[in-house]
Amino acid sequence: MTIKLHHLGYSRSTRIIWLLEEAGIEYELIEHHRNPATNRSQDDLKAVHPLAKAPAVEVDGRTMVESSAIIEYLLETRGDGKLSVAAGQSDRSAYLEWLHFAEGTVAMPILLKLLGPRFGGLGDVQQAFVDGEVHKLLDYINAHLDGRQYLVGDGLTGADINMEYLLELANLVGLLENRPHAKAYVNRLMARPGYKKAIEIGGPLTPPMAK
Ligand SMILES: N[C@@H](CCC(=O)N[C@@H](CS)C(=O)NCC(=O)O)C(=O)O
Repeated sequence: MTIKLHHLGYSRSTRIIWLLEEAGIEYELIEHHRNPATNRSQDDLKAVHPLAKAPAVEVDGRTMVESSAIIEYLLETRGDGKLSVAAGQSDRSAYLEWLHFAEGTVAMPILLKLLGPRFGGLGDVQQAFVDGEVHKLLDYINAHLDGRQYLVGDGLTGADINMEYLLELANLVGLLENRPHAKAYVNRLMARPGYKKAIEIGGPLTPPMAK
């Protein structure tokens, strides 16, 4: 059965459009829109999954959320070996680590950094946690990308697709200015035909006001 991808405008679900386009996996796209006043998802996405989060994917008889898990599952079941590193291969542990590092560790501080100003600042948390984490994480990613085209191995994987969203946001607010390897990496990923197609289909990652 065809996969149904629930896509919310300006969101992480663009990752899954990109993944499916790069992997050549057939899917049906169902579009959802944010509430313009709150910027949150609405009842139509809540009807799909109680968390009302995007991406949500209807696949193999259940509705799945969490980008990293979705990426891993879709590639494992339908990827034909593309965009991932199979169990038993030498880069497997690095692949899983980078795939899960994006949402497991990088996302929260980056999103707090971006959302803080919209809600009147984060108070003591900004200095005590967020700023230090953001700089440490971005420095780590930048250093890893020195001399590499992709996070793992010689080609694009699901780990890059998961990470790109967060680095694109970081870049928008100038956080990659002194991190040339991370900046070049994001620009390289954004130049890919598969990424461009995903943006054409799903719209840009952020609304113009966030720039
Ligand atoms: N860790 C989850 C995060 C999902 C998430 O927070 N998605 C956001 C869009 S980027 C969302 O659905 N926001 C709408 C809302 O929570 O109301 C993932 O990677 O899929």
